Amino acid sequence: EAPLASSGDLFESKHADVAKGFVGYEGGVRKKLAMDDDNRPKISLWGILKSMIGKDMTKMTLPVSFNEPTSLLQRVAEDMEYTDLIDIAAERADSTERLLYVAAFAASEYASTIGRVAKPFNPLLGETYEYARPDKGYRFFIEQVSHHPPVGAAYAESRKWDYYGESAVKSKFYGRSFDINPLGTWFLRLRPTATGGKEELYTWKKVTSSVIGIITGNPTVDNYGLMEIKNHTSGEVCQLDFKPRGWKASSAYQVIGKVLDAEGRVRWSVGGRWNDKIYARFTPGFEDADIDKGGSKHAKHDDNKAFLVWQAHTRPTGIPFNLTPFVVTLNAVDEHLRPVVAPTDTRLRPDQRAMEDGEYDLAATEKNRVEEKQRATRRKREAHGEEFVPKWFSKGRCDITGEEYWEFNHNYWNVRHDVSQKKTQWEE
Ligand code: CLR
Repeated sequence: EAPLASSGDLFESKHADVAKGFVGYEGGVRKKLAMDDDNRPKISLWGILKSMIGKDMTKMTLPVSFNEPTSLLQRVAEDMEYTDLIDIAAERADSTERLLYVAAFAASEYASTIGRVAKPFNPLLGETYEYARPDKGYRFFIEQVSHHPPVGAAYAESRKWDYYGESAVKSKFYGRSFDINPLGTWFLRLRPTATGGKEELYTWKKVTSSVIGIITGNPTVDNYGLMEIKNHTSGEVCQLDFKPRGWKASSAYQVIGKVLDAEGRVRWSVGGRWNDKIYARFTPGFEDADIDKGGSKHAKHDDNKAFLVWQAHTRPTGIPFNLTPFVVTLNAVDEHLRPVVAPTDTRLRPDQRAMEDGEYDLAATEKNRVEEKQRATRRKREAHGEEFVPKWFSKGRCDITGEEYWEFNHNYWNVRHDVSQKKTQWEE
């Protein structure tokens, strides 16, 4: 069972209220689903998809047996599996080393895509999902702010960082492959110990995810493309190149890159596999450069040997739908949590719950029902000449990068706190 983090010195400062979101998570994390293995009918993906060439995901109607019991909102929450990397980043004295760990965090989310050739549930407009980890000191929140095109706006926070952005994807089925291009920028505000908590802003965009091997009957998820993780405060960048799988087995999962200082000099070389391990090495020769005289700021890693930056958690076999142990925790709801989560929370969706319990027919009929209800609500809204307004996010502009983003109003956790104190109730 996950112990509750004490709310002593961990949660002082202006971010003191992060711990308020931990109410309801006393039960610890779930270790397994209710069922032990999924007996979904094995249908050929190509057989179903061959008539849909040129379509995007929103235009595909697939049998529910192609789903997995997660929602796209929860797939975004999967970014939180390796937040220990940004906790480490916040403790590093050297800014290029911080960038190295931030970059590893940006790359770490891809390990869980292996073996997950299944469609997550499409969130309803206004659907929300929250996930807090008292043992890790963070809380995460996301709202579906647009249906056409589908967009989720997310905000995660901890004592030393805030991580936020939008999940919006462009997808297209090309016949040979099914490509998913994430569009939004992700932001990380880090409050390093070494800067006395003065914030640094990092941004990056996610790479392309692709389902390959559809025609040959061996569908596999690949992730490829260039990722540039930028520290806007220092001008340092990390470039990562996710190699497409191609024909050679050796290029599968490969990622290589480098961390450059503000003058464009290579500081760290990075390499490894996104399904397994990522290493870094202090670039030889650099330590002679005059900007670094006066001692080693990179105390731990000054011996030019490659060291391990990140390692994927092990993937036990036999979890239904090829989920990871982390993903198994996401849709859990117990008697502590049920009374405090918003009525819009993914955990309360009956269709997804039925899927998780292996009741596929029920999942299909319930999915139909909730989607019909959503259509009726939309028609009513349109008849009144109204537009959907997200409850917890509004459009803003980043004053550092100039980009538009979804700004969290922080109210979700305040309302939730009052609900947990029985001072108010969620609005339906
Ligand atoms: C990638 C990271 C982004 C959020 C995101 C959105 C869409 C997800 C994608 C991620 C991973 C791959 C994904 C995709 C939706 C569908 C696709 C899950 C998490 C699967 C592999 C497609 C299955 C093919 C069906 C036709 C069965 O931040």
